[in-house]
Amino acid sequence: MRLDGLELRVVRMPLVAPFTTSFGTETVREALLVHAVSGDDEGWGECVAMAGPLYSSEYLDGVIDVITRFLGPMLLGAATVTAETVGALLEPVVGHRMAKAALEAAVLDLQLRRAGVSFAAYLGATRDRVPSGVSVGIQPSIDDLVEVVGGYLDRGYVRIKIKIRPGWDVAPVRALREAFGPGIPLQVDANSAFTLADAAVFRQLDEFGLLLIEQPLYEDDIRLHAELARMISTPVCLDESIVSARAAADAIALGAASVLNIKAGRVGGYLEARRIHDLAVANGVAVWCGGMLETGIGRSANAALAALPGFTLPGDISASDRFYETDITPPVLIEDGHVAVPQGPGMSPLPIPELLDAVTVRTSRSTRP
Ligand code: NPG
Repeated sequence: MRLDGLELRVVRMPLVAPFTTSFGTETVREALLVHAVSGDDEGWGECVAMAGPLYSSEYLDGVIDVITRFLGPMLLGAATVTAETVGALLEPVVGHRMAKAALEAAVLDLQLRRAGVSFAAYLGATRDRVPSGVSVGIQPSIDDLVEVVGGYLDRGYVRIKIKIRPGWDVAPVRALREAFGPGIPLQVDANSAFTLADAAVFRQLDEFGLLLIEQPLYEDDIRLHAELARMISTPVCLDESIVSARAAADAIALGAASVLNIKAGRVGGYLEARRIHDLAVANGVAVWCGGMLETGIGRSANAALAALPGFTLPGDISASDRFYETDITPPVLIEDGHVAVPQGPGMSPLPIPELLDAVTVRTSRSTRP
């Protein structure tokens, strides 16, 4: 296809409750949506970058800048573009994977809509629904945590992940085991908040039968994650560290992770995400699909990705109402602990224009030169 135009839309959506991680508290999600146009066809891609560079070095205004000045013109100036060639066309720009992923998704969505093919069919997904896990932020108190987790279990979520940080680590896990028993699938996510000097904390966590410990150490501490993995029995899962299939191959080879969190945005796109899935399957490493507080656009695409056969652990694919009172697409729903894999053409249902307009705070457009 020839791309005719790219529109960048910033949406601002209040969260139903504050979401606290080891790196900060979010009360509103500001997200960038990329709208690609070719002839009469359109496609949407959601960028996972947050407003500030706290989870990753990429952040919303930085993404807008790099797309506007560099990545957008490279795609708009190309004679032909397909989703499968976006990665190669944008390769000269170093890094900026979240920006590239959003562009690739917009092109892929357009391509699939034009062909009348669902993302699940394109990927070769093998399931029509995926188990729904929920990520629970750091709470003001242990009692609050137990109450919030109880609410999610009542709603049917099949796996609980809690955020931890130094000082909010063993006690909350113990409290959840005491309240809900050893049977609930439970895992923790440190978002890089610890060092190897905290190994004793992780040894204590070993007694609680967690599914995994996610990203305990710094993003670039692959070697130290391998050391930690040798010291504890709970499986170590990497998130932030896995920025590409190459990084995944290194982490697996070094024994730094026996489980991988796959987020398409973090690794530069859904096609790289599938390569990581394939690599993990070939190496007997389990994967699950991470979440970044996506709107229905990214959330639906994640559900299709998570329906690939190697995604053997429940992902952070919750219902829209876990974060948003009103989504911009028809809401993603949880039913019997699962989320349906979208079967319509493209990567997600189209946003509903009135709902999208109501939350749009900024728009910019660029067209083919
Ligand atoms: O369900 O969408 C969700 C959120 C899952 O906890 C979640 N995401 O580190 O994985 C993470 C975390 C995150 C959220 C990271 C926001 C960055 C920003």
